Amino acid sequence: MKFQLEFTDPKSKARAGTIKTDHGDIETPIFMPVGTAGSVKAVHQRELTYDVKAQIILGNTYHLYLRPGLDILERAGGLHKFNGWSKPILTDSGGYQVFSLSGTNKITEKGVIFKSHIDGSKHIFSPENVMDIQRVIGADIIMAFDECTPYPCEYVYAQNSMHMTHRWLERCIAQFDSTEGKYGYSQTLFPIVQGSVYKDLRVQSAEFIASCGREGNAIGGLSVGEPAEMMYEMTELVTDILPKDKPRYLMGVGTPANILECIALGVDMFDCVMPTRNARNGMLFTTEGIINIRNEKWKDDFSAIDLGIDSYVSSFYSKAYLRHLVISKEILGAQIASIHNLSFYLWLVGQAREKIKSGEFSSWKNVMVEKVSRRL
Ligand code: PRF
Repeated sequence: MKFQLEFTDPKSKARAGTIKTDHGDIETPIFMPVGTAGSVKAVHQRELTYDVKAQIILGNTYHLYLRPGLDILERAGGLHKFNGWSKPILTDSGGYQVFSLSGTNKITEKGVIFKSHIDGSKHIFSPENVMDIQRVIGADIIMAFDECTPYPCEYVYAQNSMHMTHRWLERCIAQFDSTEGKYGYSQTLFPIVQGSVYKDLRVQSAEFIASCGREGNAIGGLSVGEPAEMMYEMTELVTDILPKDKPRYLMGVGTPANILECIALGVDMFDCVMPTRNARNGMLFTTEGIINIRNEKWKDDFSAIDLGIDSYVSSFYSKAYLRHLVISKEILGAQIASIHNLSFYLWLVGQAREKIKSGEFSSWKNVMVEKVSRRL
């Protein structure tokens, strides 16, 4: 993997660049649709490519390891071959899902013992086996095994947890660097900054992660319930320390406004379930603001979902029709809403990139944050 930094905004810390992988280039800033179990819920790979214009998708180690399991993934030739997505893939390590989804889990220095949310069976994730599992899944970018602390979190817990995440990282790096990809293309490992909402811990963690010298770096433990201002403050503290010539990935963020604000703070990569999960509940993100399509007011609005973006479903289908589908729990409603929301997110980061290139990012960002946060 290689990262070329191409433009920096004169009035903020925003940057535009290109990440080069063996499965193709990713133009940053970028949003990565979440495909937890090897599928972006309700969206075909063909739609992801041609309608959404996704450049990279995310998969989850936790889910893929439990189902379909490593034997099937390896026999398929890795996740790209299994699901037919031939562009880049990033996998999260399970360091988040294991805490948020699995049953009783026990955290020890060795790793985490957890119970499958599918059948209750007992498993262990360690820094070593999580590297091996992500080798088998075959993502282009794999994530270190970390503990994402909850919010709020006592200082001493956050401090001990951060140190354990750092020790786990050293074991991840040793395991990753002593193994090879299974399918003939290269993989890269991103470490993750933790430290909850404590400035000194965030600084310490960012310095440690920067010293590891990997090809890209991530910021975890944010967007877990803390106020947005706190998330921005921690993000800026960390981006000021992480190397400028490596991509920075803010995990699990966020709303369209969060993404614009964090691009301005120097973040290059984002992922979030919000555009797909909220789509299935009828929440649409548009260039004019946020719509709850279930609302009575849209029942006879025959105008297009959103003419502001270049996406087939957004201009072809009306709000009234989409409302009918969502209210009737028609599968097509989830499909159209998901494709629209993802198209909007990819449009937004694409626009941000153009504005960074033309030197207009800062003023554009302030107008857009206000526009995309409005409730219609
Ligand atoms: N760690 C990992 N994955 C994550 C997070 C984290 O801290 C977050 C935090 N928002 C989302 N996904 N491994």
